[in-house]
Amino acid sequence: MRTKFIMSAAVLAVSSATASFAEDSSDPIIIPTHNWSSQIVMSHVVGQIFESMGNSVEYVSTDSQAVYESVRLGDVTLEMEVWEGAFGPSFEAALEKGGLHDVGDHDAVTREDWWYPAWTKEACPGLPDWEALNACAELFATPETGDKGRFLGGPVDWLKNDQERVDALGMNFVVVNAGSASALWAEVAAAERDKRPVVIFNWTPNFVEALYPGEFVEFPAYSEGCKSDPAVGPNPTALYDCGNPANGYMKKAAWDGMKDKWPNAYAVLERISFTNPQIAEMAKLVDIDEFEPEDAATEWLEQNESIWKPWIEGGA
Ligand code: TMO
Repeated sequence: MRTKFIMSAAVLAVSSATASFAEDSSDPIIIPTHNWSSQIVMSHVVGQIFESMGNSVEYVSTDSQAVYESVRLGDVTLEMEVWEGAFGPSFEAALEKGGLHDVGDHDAVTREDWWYPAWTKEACPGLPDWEALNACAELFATPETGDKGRFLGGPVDWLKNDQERVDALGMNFVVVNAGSASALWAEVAAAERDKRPVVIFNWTPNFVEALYPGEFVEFPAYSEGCKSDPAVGPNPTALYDCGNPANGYMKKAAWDGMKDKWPNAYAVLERISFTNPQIAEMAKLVDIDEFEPEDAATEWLEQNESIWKPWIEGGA
């Protein structure tokens, strides 16, 4: 309360010099968290920034696709990580219905796709080409997948179309969904011991790039419409016959009502923009350094005051 009073006084002093000013609502800003580390840490980083301004914040764990409907309806206030590959279609569908909007891109450039650790290429030298991967499918076979290769995809709420892609491109692979992000990393760690070839879902920015050199599989390049128009992509009768965008966006999204209800927090949200190394560091604090997400956020804020303080002060 005391912090809030001091902040309000400071802000009032500023407001006399600016044309219009409104107080933020004392209702909590509701921030959704999902099932990968950078998103959880970034959500807490932003929540703690809002708290430092005197706002109240609540976190809710939600499905990462259904969240766009929740933001649109104002059940949650914002979404900090809208990844183009995984969530572009859900975000754009919600945009069209109305109630949420794009609050701008992070500086980060993203990619989410099939990925292998470097040793895999020794067994399948034609990589990263997807047809070379397909010709090596039996290297990835397991009892579970018979004579087809096993692709370990992410949890089902992320990218939903890996099996459709396999079918559209006629690949000799079976998609198995991991129960959690940590199951993906466990797969790579287990394969490392005997340098077993594996292909999993991975993304950048992530902590993985600091731990395991590797590459994304090069599928037919993504182009607009590949996920909605069968004519786009090499298979004229199928959707999903392409990779995900290799230079994808990461956006911030907010409920349309946020800017009137919490105008100061909204102004800060507009200025927030994280880079690839900053986001990879957020994931690392949890996945390598084993901080709890809240503590990782506090740590990140302590180490990076010169980045975020200007967002509150209205600069940058
Ligand atoms: C949504 N994700 C970043 C895990 O691909």
